[in-house]
Amino acid sequence: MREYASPDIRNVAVVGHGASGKTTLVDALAFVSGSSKRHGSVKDGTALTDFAPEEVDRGYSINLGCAYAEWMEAKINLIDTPGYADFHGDAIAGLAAADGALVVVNATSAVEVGTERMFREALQRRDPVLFVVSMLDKENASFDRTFAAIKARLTAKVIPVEVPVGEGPDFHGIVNLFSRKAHIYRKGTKSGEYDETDVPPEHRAQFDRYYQELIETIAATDDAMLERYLEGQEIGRDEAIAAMKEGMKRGELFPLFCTSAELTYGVRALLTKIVELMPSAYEMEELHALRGAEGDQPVEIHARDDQPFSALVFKTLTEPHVGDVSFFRIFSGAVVNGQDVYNATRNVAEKLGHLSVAQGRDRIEVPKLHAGDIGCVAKLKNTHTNDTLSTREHPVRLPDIRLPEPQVTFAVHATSRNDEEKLQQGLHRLHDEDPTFSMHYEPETHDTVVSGLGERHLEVSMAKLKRKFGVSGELTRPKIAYRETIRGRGEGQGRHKKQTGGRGQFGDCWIRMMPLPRGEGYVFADEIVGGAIPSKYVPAVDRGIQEAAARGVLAGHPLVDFKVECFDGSYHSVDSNEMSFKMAGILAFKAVAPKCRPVLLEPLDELEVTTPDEYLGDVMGDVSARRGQILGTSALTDGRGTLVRAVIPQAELHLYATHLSSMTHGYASFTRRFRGYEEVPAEVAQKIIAESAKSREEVMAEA
Ligand SMILES: Nc1nc2c(ncn2[C@@H]2O[C@H](COP(=O)(O)OP(=O)(O)OP(=O)(O)O)[C@@H](O)[C@H]2O)c(=O)[nH]1
Ligand SMILES: [Mg+2]
Repeated sequence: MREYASPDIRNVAVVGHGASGKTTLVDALAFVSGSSKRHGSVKDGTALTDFAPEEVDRGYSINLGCAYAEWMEAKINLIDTPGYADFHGDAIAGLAAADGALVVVNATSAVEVGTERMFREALQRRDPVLFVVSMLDKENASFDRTFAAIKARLTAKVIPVEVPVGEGPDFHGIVNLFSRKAHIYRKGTKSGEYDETDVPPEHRAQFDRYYQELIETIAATDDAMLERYLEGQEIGRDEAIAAMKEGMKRGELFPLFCTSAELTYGVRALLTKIVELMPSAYEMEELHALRGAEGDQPVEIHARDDQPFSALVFKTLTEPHVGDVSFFRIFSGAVVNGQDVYNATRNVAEKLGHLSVAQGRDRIEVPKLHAGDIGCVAKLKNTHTNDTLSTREHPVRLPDIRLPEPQVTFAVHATSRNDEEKLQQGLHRLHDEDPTFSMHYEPETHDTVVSGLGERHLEVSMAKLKRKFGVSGELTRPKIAYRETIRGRGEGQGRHKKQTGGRGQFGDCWIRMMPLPRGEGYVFADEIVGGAIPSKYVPAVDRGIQEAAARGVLAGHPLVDFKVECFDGSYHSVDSNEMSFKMAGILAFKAVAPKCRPVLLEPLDELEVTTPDEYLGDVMGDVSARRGQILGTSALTDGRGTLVRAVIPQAELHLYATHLSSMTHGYASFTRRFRGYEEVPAEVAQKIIAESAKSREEVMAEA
């Protein structure tokens, strides 16, 4: 492959709703350009960027995938991203590595929740966006309906640059409004060959209407041009394209293109327009990074070869026999094969051996990459997603990719008991590869807990675990970390006496127990007077109480938020020892705690749910059905719905993400954080206590 300097590089993320045709489009772009030798297909499991076995099995993208198309003296780096919300992390990472976005919109289903989400992500990043209407060959495809939906739901600034000739099974050509010519595709073409003709007469009226709109919209972005247009002067093609590119950069224009990627229709024209309309890497807006290993001085990063090297690792793929493959976007400086670099994020030296660019699963070694390009290397020692690679002399840290927060949590255990350690290692590796997948140990419930963006995400993660690390993990509902407390006061004695042959055991204490406010934990007060218990034994009483409290009195959960006063007792000069007083403490707790009106506590989370107003009633009703309490609602400032704040017991929140999504067709989102413990309502508590008694009986029976 030839070398490409920054002005000849385009970095484009292909984003959109699930199954909108992104992967098929990326395959077609790379194939039609001649850069990829084979026209792959998602259905056959041969698509260029869907090569992981989990993707081939399921027929949808899970990982972002990199490919390229060399076209018109330029190299277009294409980043195919997954459309399903469960893999949204990689779509965000793909956008972070690119300079512009292709938002793919299915001509049969038009704007969907994922389209909206990704379009807004791109807008937030101030990326130029080019819309692609896909699958125009499919039954029921409609260009006008799709265009209208984009206009109504995404942006009024969308403007068609092409219109289709025929639709659905009759789709066979595209009218280009700039060239005022039609491309009529040759039946059975493998790589989008066409005959150029004048606009077919039956499309003349439609052409005139859209042409008028296109030129007026472009002219409106430039006062001088508008004036000339109003004076009746012709606006030339090159001039119009240059103005459109500027308008796109400012977010004032969003051109729309037509394709059927499966038939390779519209793909050549799209390649040309990507080169003409998308900003080159050289035009990248400066980035604000932090300089130095401590990262305390701000520094501007420009896509120039003469700046020190800096690159962001935006994706890591773990393969058992290959090791990690790290994909990086160079933001400044050039880099050569074998170069030593420095990971300032982790303070480690790395070597870029076998510097490559990816064409789907293939990696093509290159001698050098320039500022703004995207590359990959295998086997870095200690570099992960979101790390910055730079140089020892000029260490920098680029801004992090802000990945989505976990939404769904499960407990996990190895299907085979001997595999627990392997499981832990595998889970860690999965997290290294995919930061939106995380794990931790929950000491109160003894669960290993995994979190991710959705059920599908965790299910796929388990499939990866099995394939890559040879261990099967089973997902179960995580246990709830209930606690217990007391609501009343009580006092009583714990007396431990044992006489066995020689030396005996003797400890005796009197305690008072009383509740403390929520969150105060446990307080022990030594109120012994006159040496009724020698002071060296009092701490043993304390320990005994703590040990017993950890096992609770109602359902085996730790008892918290109480105070114990140890106010009396007795001892034996020969038989007393620490052990005996600890036993006395345990007995005292067991005698007194049940008398203090013990109750069950449960953890609650505070949720912030954002929902379009049409679902507000359902969302609020669902909160109540989950024993939740609404704290307040407020209208979103952008007029796109309402924010609901609510407190809901964790026990009622398992798979909330899935339910919320299906209730609102994916349009609502939420964040949650731990709020605190509150008493479980009596009727719910009875059930939990009964279940706990039953499971303890089962354990006893097994033993
Ligand atoms: N008829 C027709 N089908 C298409 C076209 N493009 C894609 N498809 C089919 O639509 C389905 C989804 O296509 P993909 O390319 O996997 O869509 P995607 O957007 O990558 O999907 P995710 O990776 O799940 O987000 C596949 O079965 C494709 O074969 C097209 O131009 N015409
Ligand atoms: Mg895909």
